[in-house]
Amino acid sequence: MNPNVPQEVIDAFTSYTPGLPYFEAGTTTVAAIGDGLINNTYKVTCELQSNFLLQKINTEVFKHPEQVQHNCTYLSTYTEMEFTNIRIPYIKEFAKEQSLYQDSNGDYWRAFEFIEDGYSIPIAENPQQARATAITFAKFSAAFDDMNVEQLFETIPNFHNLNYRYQQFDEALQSKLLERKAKAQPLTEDLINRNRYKKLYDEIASYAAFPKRVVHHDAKISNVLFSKKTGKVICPVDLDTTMPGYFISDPGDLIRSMACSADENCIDFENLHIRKDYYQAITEGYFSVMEKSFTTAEKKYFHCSGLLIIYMQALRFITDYLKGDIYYKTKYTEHNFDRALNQFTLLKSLETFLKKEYNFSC
Ligand code: GN1
Ligand code: MG
Repeated sequence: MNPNVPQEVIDAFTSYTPGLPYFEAGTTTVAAIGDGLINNTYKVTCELQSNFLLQKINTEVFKHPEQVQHNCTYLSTYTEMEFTNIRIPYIKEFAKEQSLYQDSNGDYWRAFEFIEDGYSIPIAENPQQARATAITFAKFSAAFDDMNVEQLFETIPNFHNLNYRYQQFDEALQSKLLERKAKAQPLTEDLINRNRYKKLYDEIASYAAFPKRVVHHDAKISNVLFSKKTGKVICPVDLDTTMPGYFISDPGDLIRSMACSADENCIDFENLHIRKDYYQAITEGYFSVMEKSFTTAEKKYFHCSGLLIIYMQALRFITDYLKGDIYYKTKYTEHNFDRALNQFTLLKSLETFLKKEYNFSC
């Protein structure tokens, strides 16, 4: 038994199957899986029942776990009722219409079907995979085009609000951690010099030509399940941050996480750059699905998405560094600083790339 998962949680989720009489789970084993920076995820293997995926919700990040669960349930019901042609993982209940379990320590847990045929790819290995991932997240958003986005809670208020992230960054500049402040200074200067991206975000947020959409907000290849049998996409996963948002968020994160030559933990800054074939595969794939949904203004500003999201992620990492690593899990002291520098390097590469390939800047 994994010591981090109380037995009562396993008991709860194995004690009920909707519409079926109770039957024993038999021996259960728990193994930690995944590499998310936020929640803890486990595979629960059951001798006599279906295996399932169990997650402890990080309530430091998600202050209202019931809102997270409301959103997941709402989206799941909508996909079933409205014949949206997309699949999302089936939510496991522990009692009739109850899927959010609070244990006696006060921790919140929820479970999903374990998709045995599914596997996730940590890093895109070729542009085809990047395209398939982009299409998945675009179909996901498009499936909810007719849904009233106000039905969803903002599970993390201001999550991709660049104005708010900039404000947090601005406050963190007053950090009392003087050594960190000194080390970060040249980078923070560079980020301040690019505050035009914050102003652009403010414009986007103030015009009706940029409507709120159902946005996943963590669009990356490791949040897509591929089939071991066919190699094709099964579904997107990790819907905790799915909430109303702007058109920039998902394509921006896809570019950030897949068009880069190395991920956000890479410190070989010299060789970090935007890869043309991946950038094209992502943007063409995403656009091909969302073109019919996008407004004229969204189409015109589509190439801003990567710039705004990478800029925001650089701000988030450096803010966390200046605050003493209170948000992101880190593996060494300067980890958040290096991640911020990585993102800033990527931002500069994307600026040069867009100018050269598309004569685009913003
Ligand atoms: C967090 O835990 P993970 O990797 O799914 C973060 C994202 C960041 C990402 C950076 C809720 O996601 O916004 O882009 O780290 N999620 C939250 O690696 O803050
Ligand atoms: Mg995530």
